[in-house]
Amino acid sequence: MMDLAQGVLAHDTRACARVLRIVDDRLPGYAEVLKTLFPSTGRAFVVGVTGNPGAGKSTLTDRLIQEYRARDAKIGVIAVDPSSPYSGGAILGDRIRMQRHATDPKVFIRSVATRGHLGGLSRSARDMVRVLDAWGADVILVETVGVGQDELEVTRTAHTTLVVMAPGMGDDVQALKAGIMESADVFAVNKADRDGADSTVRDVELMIALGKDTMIKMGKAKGHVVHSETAGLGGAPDANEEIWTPPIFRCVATRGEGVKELVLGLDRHRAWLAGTEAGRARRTERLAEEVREALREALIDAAAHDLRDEMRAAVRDVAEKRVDPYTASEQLVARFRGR
Ligand SMILES: Nc1nc2c(ncn2[C@@H]2O[C@H](COP(=O)(O)OP(=O)(O)OP(=O)(O)O)[C@@H](O)[C@H]2O)c(=O)[nH]1
Ligand SMILES: [Mg+2]
Repeated sequence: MMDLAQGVLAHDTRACARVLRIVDDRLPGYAEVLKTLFPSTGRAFVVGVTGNPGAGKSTLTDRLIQEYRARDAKIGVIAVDPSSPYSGGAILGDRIRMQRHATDPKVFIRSVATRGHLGGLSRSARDMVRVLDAWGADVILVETVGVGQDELEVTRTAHTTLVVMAPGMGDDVQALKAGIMESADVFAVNKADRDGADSTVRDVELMIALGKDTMIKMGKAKGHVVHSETAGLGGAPDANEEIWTPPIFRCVATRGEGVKELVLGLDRHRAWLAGTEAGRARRTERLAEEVREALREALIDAAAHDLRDEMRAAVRDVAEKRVDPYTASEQLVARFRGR
């Protein structure tokens, strides 16, 4: 197992493929591998590509790969849950659309369909991003359909979230979950060769303006929600220039139009993340989220292990109305603390 981890660190592609499988399936030893890889991660720029089913995410991802390859970057791609009911099992479609890169040794494409997995989709995606990062990817693209809570969380594993819209798909803006809209850093209005692209751009502009207004009123611009754990690390911004306003790019992914500009937009957001207080605060907040998530999981595992009998008894007591679930959980926490 550790040989495999060393293989990934030596940028070996076959080792990377095997480790990804081990991590995705949570096979024994996966956590040790991730621990070994962690110190060699943090270099890659992670872009989440999300949006409505059929908006052109995969076609655009294929073009992004091409553009980044022209810069000689090494690319990792994770297509999350492409067999979701929303996309109608487009796993084959995704493969075909990125097929021409499949033989490029500097491109690694992996599809994951881990719905229902312990720890959830976002954790799987995050772990896989780490593996690709350790393998030496400069850019990692994570494609996910922008529908549903799990997908929303996946976008939070990326540095930059690219939301892909397309005209003629009904009320795009309304159809997308509000949360996905809020997490958008860059917009691509794809299928700009079709009628209605202008009105989609206007819709997005309006929404950005409204969103920005609300954020200013609430005193928390994007990325400025400062939790107590990170308060001292990032710091709240005091100037509005620190607010990132998502740019909108028109693209025709099928012809590669607008993709160069789009990549420059992604570059700018990357620079904003690294170069502003607000950007750095957001990165720190994302890491804090990850630690909280891991802690929650570890605590529940530990408690479930140590307090197995007590938990069973608590369930029985609640069922028989001897105690309410709130008191029961407080008592379990007290017990766990006492150990
Ligand atoms: N006219 C036009 N069609 C496009 C464009 N980009 C993509 N398409 C087409 O739109 C369809 C869906 O493209 P995909 O890239 O599979 O979209 P997706 O968002 O990845 O779809 P799911 O993963 O299933 O949600 C395909 O038939 C593409 O050829 C574009 O810029 N213009
Ligand atoms: Mg797709």
